[in-house]
Amino acid sequence: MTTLTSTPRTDGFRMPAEWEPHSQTWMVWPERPDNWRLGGKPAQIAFTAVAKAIAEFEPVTVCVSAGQYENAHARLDHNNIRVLEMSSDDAWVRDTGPTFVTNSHGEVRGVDWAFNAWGGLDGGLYFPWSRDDQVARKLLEVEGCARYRTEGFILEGGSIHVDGEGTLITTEECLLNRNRNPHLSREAIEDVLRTHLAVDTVIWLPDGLFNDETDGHVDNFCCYVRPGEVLLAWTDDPQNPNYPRCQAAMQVLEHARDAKGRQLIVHKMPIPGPLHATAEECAGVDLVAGSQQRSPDVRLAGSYVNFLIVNGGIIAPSFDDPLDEEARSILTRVFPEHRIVLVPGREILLGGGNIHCITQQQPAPQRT
Ligand code: KQY
Repeated sequence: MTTLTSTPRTDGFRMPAEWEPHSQTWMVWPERPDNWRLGGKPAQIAFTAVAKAIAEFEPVTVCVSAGQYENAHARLDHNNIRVLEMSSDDAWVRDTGPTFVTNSHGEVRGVDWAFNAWGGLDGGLYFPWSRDDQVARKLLEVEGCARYRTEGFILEGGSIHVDGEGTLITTEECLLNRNRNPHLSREAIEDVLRTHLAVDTVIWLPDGLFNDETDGHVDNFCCYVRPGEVLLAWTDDPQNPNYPRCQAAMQVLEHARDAKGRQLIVHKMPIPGPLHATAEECAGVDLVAGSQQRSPDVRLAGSYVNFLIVNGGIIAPSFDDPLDEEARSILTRVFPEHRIVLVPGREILLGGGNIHCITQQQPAPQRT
């Protein structure tokens, strides 16, 4: 595998939007007992349901440790799912995998961002994270894709969304957090995004969802549904701790212009809950110093925005919540050409994220 010293932009590559055609989606099998309750068994059932839902639309590769290979292979029995042995520290391939970039000659490459487990020793979620930091490189090696490595520049894929037409959306809470790239100014961070993803405009929301342990990843709060249109997690309840966050995001989005000069249309998606882990669910998570502790008192950062767009479909979480059907109908309205599939998301949420966080799309080669 080649590691390049140029940048995607200078080489004619850009990050496509998630709705552009995929060749496959990547996942990583959960087993970490200080993150997933009961040694990851309920999460494995949830991940299997997500993988099988995606596999109805496009191929899926699930990376799994040697110790879990047999189990994962047996559970993921589907003709569109490939199981691949790979070590990792946890199962968040949105953040540990590469961000794929494409050019107009049908080539696909990957950006391998440096990874520090969402904050390193300053609020990060576990230590060490060295095997997670190798996931992107290994995955690109398997696919024979050239790699751009941003040594010293920390970024997770869940902290960005693009429209494929030159605009990126992110949050200050995450990208300007002192536990990511404190040596860089906002302008210098924008510059890395411009050169590596070929975007021209960066829209900065102040915060992500309340209590999101990633420090406010945008993929749990706001996403593009097509160029010029975003879907924003929303509450009208001033008592909801998300209320000021939603208001602040709306202020930014209403005044933003994207790279094409468009004003954005903002669709609202209600926030489920309040959702909390039960005492029993928390008790099932191993206690390890330096890893995220679980408590029933903490409001979970559940969000219907944390879905994956696949070829012809939307794979979105449900929470056994009265708002599940409203979420489905909003997704049906904003994605009229896609089949909407809801998959239970609670077990993934208990681990700190949801469907978008545990998946990474690989774009199909494009010839234009
Ligand atoms: O949501 C994500 N993108 C990652 C969440 C990591 C949670 C680890 N406990």
